Amino acid sequence: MRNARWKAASRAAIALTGAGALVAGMALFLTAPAAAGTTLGASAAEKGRYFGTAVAAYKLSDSAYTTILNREFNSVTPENEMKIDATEPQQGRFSYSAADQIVSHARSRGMSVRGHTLAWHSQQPPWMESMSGSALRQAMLNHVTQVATHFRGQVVAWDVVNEAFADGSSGGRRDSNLQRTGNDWIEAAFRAADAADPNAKLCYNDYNTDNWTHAKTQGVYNMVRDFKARGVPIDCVGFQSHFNNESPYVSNYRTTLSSFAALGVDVQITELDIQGASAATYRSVVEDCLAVARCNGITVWGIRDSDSWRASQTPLLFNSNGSKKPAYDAVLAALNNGTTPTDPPTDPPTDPPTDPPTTPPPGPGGCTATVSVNQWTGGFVATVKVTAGSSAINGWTVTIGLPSGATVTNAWNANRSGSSGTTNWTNVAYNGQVGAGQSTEYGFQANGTAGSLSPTCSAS
Ligand code: 9MR
Repeated sequence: MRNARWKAASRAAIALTGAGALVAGMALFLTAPAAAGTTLGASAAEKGRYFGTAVAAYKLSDSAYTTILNREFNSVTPENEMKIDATEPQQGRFSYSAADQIVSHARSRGMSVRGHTLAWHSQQPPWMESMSGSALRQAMLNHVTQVATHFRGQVVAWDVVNEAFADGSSGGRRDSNLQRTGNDWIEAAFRAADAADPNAKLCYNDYNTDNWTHAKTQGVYNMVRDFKARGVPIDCVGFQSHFNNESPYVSNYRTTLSSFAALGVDVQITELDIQGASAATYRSVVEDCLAVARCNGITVWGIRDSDSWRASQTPLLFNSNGSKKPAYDAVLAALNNGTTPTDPPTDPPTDPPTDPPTTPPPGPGGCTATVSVNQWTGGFVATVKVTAGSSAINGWTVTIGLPSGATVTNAWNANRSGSSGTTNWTNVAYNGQVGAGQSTEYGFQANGTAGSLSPTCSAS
């Protein structure tokens, strides 16, 4: 039941943007072989994803702003209008007009809405800031219940809790008045949101959780794993992804996204901006999301540089005058799967062959492999999950027969032999050892149609 709304929203986005894409595609068909999308939203929808932006209600009267918004995006996140100070400025008095304005603008144009945010240590109204203990816990739960109920059926996903983990090396929770009500405040918020809107996807959202090696990332990961194990209703994790010189994009970002996804949650990039708007970095971020089947959408934190909370860093996809920046072209090309002729996708360097394992011989358990496919017209990404049997394994080989016409163009987290027909995949240095019953994932991108793939796995 928790999944129905999200999938319906994705389908709606595809249908709504499909008409525009079809017209554009027909025009392109006369001159170019690739029927690629021509806007961020349409191209993302072709990949079963959304492409969104933060929106400020007061800018909806700016036609230069809404022209880009309405043309390019199929998801919106209110930048400030759903926060606690905006929606409950006085205790028990709720105010939804600015948020409703954004929701109505979005939904009347077929865009989905991400709700941001129900429980947060920041942007609390003064009455809440000064509260503590059980009174605060009760007020927080009431806020979650009231706001999630008001937007029930209109918001596909909620950032239920925002930024609850500490920066630095502790990997623990951030101190706040909410945290001091008891460590279970986060799960209590999720349960309240679930009761109020059982169909919305419920996300935990944070920043500086992009680098897989960071303690904060691991802290959030452990919380999500624990929530899933105990049945706390969490559906998704938002990675804000505010990249800058102090907190740059790192190549293990894809590992972060796929590792969280492997816990059984969707992952979303929720507040993307990149200091200087490097086209290559934007492209990498999009490619990383497309490589992870459960990465189902990207939201940039504003439209034009002048709309950014960090305007001086010029971190967005449009200039202040509304024109497309090189980063825009890079994102569109990445969404359209590298159809930019000057910058084709390249194979990542493959790791050197590993020495035969000197560790104990394989146990009797062997391994199994399953594959999930994200197919679009003319290509697909396959995510392969390798699971050890009843004994730990030291290495694995997966064999996948590809249908005729399917050709691998790109792969990660595995060594490959063969790019069409029978393909063989072996572990790289860091993912060969898999504990009994544990799993690891690798992936590849290919041209053509996947059909139904039947991987086989053998362990060493
Ligand atoms: O972009 C938002 C800015 O307009 C507000 O002044 C600021 C106040 O906290 O919040 C900004 O949005 C933040 C988001 O809600 C949570 N992640 C960090 C974002 C940038 O600060």
